[in-house]
Amino acid sequence: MVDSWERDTPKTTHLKDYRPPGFRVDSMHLQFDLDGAKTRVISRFSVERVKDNAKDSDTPLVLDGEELTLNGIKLDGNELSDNEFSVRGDQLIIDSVPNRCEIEIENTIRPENNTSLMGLYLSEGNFCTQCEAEGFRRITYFLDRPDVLTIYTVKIIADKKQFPILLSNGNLTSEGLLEDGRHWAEWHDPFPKPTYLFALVAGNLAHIEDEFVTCSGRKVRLFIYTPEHNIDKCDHAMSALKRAMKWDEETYGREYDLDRYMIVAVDDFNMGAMENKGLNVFNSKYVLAKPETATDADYEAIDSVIGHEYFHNWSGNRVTCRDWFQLSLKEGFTVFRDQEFSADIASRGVKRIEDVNVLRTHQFREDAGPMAHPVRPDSYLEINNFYTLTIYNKGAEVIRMLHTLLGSEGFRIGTDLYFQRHDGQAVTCDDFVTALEDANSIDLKQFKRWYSQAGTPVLDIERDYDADSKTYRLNIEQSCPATPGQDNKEPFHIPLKLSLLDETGQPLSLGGNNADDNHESVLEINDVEQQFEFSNIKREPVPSLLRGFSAPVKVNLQRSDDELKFLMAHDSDPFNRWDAAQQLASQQILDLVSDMKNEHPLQVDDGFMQAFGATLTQKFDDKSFQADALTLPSETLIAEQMQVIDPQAIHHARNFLKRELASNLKADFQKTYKSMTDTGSYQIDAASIGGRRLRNLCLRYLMELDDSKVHQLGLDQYQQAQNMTDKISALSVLANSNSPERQRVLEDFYEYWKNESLVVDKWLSLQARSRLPETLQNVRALTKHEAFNIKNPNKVRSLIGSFCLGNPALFHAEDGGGYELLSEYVFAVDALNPQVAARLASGFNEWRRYDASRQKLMQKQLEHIATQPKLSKDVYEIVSKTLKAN
Ligand code: B3K
Ligand code: ZN
Repeated sequence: MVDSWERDTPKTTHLKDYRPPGFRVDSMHLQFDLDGAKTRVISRFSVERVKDNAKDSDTPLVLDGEELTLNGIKLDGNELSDNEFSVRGDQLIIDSVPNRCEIEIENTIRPENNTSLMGLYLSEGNFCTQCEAEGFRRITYFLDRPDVLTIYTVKIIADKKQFPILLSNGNLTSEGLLEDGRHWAEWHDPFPKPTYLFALVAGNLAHIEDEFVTCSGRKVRLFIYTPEHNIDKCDHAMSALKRAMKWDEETYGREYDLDRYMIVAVDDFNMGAMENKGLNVFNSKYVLAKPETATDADYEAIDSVIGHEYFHNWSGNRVTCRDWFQLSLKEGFTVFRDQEFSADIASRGVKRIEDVNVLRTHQFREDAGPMAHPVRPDSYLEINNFYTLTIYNKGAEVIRMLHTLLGSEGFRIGTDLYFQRHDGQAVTCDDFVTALEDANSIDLKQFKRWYSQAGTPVLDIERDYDADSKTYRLNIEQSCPATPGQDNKEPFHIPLKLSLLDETGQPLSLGGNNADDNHESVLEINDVEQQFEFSNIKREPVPSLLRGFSAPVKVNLQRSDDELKFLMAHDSDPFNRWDAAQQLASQQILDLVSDMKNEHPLQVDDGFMQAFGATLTQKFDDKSFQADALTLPSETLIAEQMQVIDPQAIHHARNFLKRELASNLKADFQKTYKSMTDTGSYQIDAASIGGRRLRNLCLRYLMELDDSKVHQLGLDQYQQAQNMTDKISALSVLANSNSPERQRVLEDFYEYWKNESLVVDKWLSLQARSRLPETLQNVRALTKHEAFNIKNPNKVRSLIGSFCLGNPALFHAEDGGGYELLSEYVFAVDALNPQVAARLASGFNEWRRYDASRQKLMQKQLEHIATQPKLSKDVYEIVSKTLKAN
């Protein structure tokens, strides 16, 4: 059973209603007697009334608790009678509490029935927990809010044979045996922490162990736990962890603080991973890898998620959030930290392209849709719906802009002050900015609008060159579209990085004092309209604007195709070179879409073909960059540029362009493909990854020709591949093709890998993403396959999520069949796991952007979901806000 929301009592939580806690809790003793059907939890904690915060001295003690069976409460050792406390909804209220006392509560829970995967639950027979944001209240009654920090001591009791490993946060202090085959372990975490960082794991787990010596010479024991059959896939995660620990010492001066750091990989997990103090719990997708089972992208994702959770030890755990409106304080900052960690170990330019691509494809959509919210939201119905791209990725861009404005050194002295000033505290986004202001003696008042205003700002730029006075001018106007609840926006403070390029692509000197370092400048935009002037410019330059994507904005500047081709070939900023290629390709696809609508014959522009061919045949040192430059913008990104989205027209136009490129440049694709053939052993350095990316990109283009020769090429690669990157690339293109071998190869793959859950996820996903017209039918058939399990979030995301959120042309089929599938699964999953269901429901977010008949079909499904008698508050919030949007 999961929580369902009573539709006549929706409760919105507002930032303006925040009040500091009325009680402090210094220490907490928890005891768990683990049993799948009935786990007994005893908690003992001392509370102290915070005089300044409580209005009067008899404020009741209000504790949060959901789906708990209460056995008894003691106050200073005395059992409370029924009239001394009450349970109202999800709260336990003790009316009369002295200023200082000890509370003891005993309750039971039923982890084996917990399908929401919040609180204490079972994954493959092992106990684990997930408490962020509000899962602790599903374990026991407590002050489940991030600004109550407590020191925990945790005793775990369980059957020794079934659960030989017993883990919690901090350090192991003692353990022992009991009669009847049970054993116990006691853990103590010396660092005060909020409930959301509590963790417990118990089960039959194998582990690998390593060691890290910190900068001050302390030895830290590192452990990765997983069920025995996965223990051969943990080495990369361990190496990523050690690299992350070193990086944080070198880059931010942050040292690890406990004697051990433990990671547990589980198959059933709602998101990527969780940064519980000293005991991270991970979705196994972000831990397990070996060349035969994991792709290059998986290896890179492991680096970034391991880094992310580790970096939270300071940005999140040592300094935490005062309330959930401040979520980006830890998430935006930590994403920025993990992005930079990844950029430092791989190709910086390629990493930036990847990150911006995610932001522009998905966050810009969110910012323009019914769920648009500021980086620091003002209100929410269900906090789990606010773990969004805006909080995480736009939040990271906000931190990146601060880094740009202050420079690396200024930023570092700012973060040093922040960590020092707020260590052990629960603080706000304002506190973070204030630390940067104080350390650098600057005023960031206007900048803070990035935290409070939603929507993607737009810069309209005009340029003018006066040859007589050798003056170049840029006129910049900023605006920001209205978003729900925010009709008018105040101007943002926007750092716009730019260079002016001469006819060979060299950046011109922009004046100023430092002659060596004056070829790039950061314009600070803070008015609605502003002019910038550059003097002594001998010939009209080509502006290279928003270099490195220095702000999360859209730029409008009229450019000719020739100018874009020039930037694509010459700009010294790799991001802008790539972006120019993307703009050209987008325009080409949009032109084809309009030709299609006007029933004009389709033709690819010669100039585009040439520019693309030049990128294909040129020698690049960075093959990943080359692969990016040759990748067309996604259908989703093209859709964002259309008034009324026509998913099928976009799909056909984009595929037409790919086919034309493939047939015109066939020999070059074949040559590049062959030259990248790698016979050596699998390496995961940037150069090897780049080689494989380029080669598989060539395979994808060639397979557009869909003839027997290229089918054979795909089959050969499938059969010969020694690693999952090459194998799955071949399988994906075959799954998209009309090759007579398609079905046989898919079956062969499943037979071979059916015991590797993460590989099966890939198999489900690539079938759900197939462009073949029968894909919806196949997806429906796969929901009945033994490989699918509606209770496992990875499986639901791989099959239903991939089709509904990752296959726009077929999901939006005119007959509404895709919409029916989604609404069916939103509802079915909601009864088990509201968080996963709410993510699926976001597939309807943009319904207003489609033609009238699709709008009608989607509206029907949204209304159908909304009228279901039992709906979680997670799904209710998404569906009701989406229906309200105009
Ligand atoms: N902090 C967790 C996310 C928790 C999500 C709760 N619905 C993982 C992370 O961002 O590191
Ligand atoms: Zn995080």
